[in-house]
Amino acid sequence: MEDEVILLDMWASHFGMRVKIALAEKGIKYEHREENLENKSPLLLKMNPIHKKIPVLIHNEKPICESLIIVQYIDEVWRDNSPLLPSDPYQRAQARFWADYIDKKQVYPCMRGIYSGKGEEQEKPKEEYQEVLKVLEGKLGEKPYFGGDSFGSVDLSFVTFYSWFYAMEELGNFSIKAQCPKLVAWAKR
Ligand code: GS8
Repeated sequence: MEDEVILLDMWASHFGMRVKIALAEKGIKYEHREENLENKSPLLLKMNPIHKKIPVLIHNEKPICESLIIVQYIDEVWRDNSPLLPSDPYQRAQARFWADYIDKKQVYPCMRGIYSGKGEEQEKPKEEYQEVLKVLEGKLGEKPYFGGDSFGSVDLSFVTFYSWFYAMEELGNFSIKAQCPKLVAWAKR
């Protein structure tokens, strides 16, 4: 029986993009269902009753929620094509740590603070956002990708935020390229 894969998503979501990249890397066919977050579908409320958020992957009628958990699930279920997490347990733990760092450090709320905050209110998220970028620049170092030579789960977890670099620079009046040239080169790669 062919797998039925449905993604509940909203086009602009950085978290939904993680799942779309994982599915694309693995070459998995799926049905994309766009959600209106102002008027969530009964299916979304049924499939993610706890958080009521997208993305939700529905695999053969079973829901998986939370983007990082979905990416790990995809990697485990379709393990034969393009691995996203390393197979070595220690390296795997490291990859999970860094993906978790991106979310724990509240990259997305910081970005929201930069675009919606005024004057003083903008300062704290701006500082925190730049600090995270510098830590990631250090972690990347001279490697082409976070995990080494090939694209993997940490790249996937952060690259979706790249589309907002320009807006952050303009609104926050700082240069990401000047502070984190390796990170910008990585994102383009
Ligand atoms: C975050 C998902 C999320 O914030 C993940 O999947 O990684 N930790 C989760 N989803 C937002 C849309 S993206 O901005 C969402 O569904 N919001 C609807 C709501 O809060 O009601």
